[in-house]
Amino acid sequence: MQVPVVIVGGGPSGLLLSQLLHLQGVESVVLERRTKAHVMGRVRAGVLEQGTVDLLRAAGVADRLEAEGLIHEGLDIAFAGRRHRLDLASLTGGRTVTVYGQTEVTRDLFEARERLGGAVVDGAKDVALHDLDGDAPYVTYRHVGEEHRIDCDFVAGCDGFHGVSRGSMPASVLREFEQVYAFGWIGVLSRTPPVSPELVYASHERGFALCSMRSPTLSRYYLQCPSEDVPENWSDERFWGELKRRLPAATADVLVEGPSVEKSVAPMRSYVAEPLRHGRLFLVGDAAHIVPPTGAKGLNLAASDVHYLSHALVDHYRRDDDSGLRDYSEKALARVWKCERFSWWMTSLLHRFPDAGPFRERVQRAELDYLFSSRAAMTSLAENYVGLPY
Ligand code: RFL
Ligand code: PHB
Repeated sequence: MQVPVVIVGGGPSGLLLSQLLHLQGVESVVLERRTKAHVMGRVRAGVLEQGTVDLLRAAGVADRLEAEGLIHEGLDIAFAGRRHRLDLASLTGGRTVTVYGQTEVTRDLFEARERLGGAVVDGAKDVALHDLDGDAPYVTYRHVGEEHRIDCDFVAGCDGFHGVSRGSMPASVLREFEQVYAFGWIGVLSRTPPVSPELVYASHERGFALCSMRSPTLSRYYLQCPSEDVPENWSDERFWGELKRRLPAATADVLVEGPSVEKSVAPMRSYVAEPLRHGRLFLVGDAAHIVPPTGAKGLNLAASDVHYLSHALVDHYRRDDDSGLRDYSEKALARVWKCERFSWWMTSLLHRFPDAGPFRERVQRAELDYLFSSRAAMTSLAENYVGLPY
């Protein structure tokens, strides 16, 4: 089999890339290790930047997002027993974010790929990349017990942090930058109305808490917990009790509790691999970089990578112009590092660090006080949160 582009990984990056390429007449095959049901069952991101929404619209998959997504013009940060609102729209000249779950984005993309006859192979085992630094790369995999080989021009590594693509780059080429945090987030999804119409990020001496949502009847809450913690340690009762202790009393009083329908622990790390290209392999999304979820940037960064790479590939095939492919790594990394900085900063601002002494805690408190006393500081947070330009 011969196809212009093989896309490894059928998460949001891989599916969006294949959809955008298809609309421009460039064909691809997506190889996904897991089943489609597994990919759609993963509860992850919830906040989309305007740029991500625009890209999904360009991909023709934004109808349900536009009907059901919740547009948020602001968010709250709670500390020292009070909530403070950050008016994202007025601080950024009218820009907003959209609350719409990654599970829904993935479902919309899967459906669009199916509608247009896109080749998405799920359950593709032992994917291996070959001859990436030559002119004729190929990819092998096993599917329902049979061995397959696809010859291609380019490989897009969209296979997340634990995929095969990044590891297919020679160690002499790859540089890695990493910071692992001593805590994670325990997340709960519950069929209850959100405690507040906008997100509440809470900094508390017992640890960080976040009140988010998926819809007016579906809430998503997170608590900072030790990184080695497991959901089994968190009965619903313990979770709700701890959440209420970390929120201002007036917010805790109106929290509606209910049974959890999903509960999981996410570790926290900041990670960047450089460069994003080796020969005919391009890394995209979580395969190349991880941010802690505090700034809501992971999925949005995957989308901006896809934006750059889809344009570069279309220019290669349609205009015989390779400048986009040549510049992809540098261009994408410039935006990646700004989002890494923001996510690291939001994480540092709002979490309890087990090794921080009293000095650091006072500085953290001063930074929060300063934030809400300075329009410049609020603007800086707001323009990063709604999304830096592509
Ligand atoms: P994904 O989603 O990990 O998809 C990669 C796909 O590749 C497949 N795969 C392979 N396929 C074939 N062969 C192999 N060897 C393979 N190895 C892996 C996997 O099965 C999978 O289907 O990466 P992608 O597409 O780059 O998308 C990235 C996003 O999923 C991620 O950045 C976000 O979820 C991060 N994130 C958030 N991002 C936001 O923008 N806003 C948020 O509000 C937000 N909240 C979050 C988050 C991530 C979280 N967790 C669980 C890490 C909240 C949480 C709790
Ligand atoms: C979510 O709703 O899952 C969510 C929202 C904001 C974040 C992280 C996760 O910063």
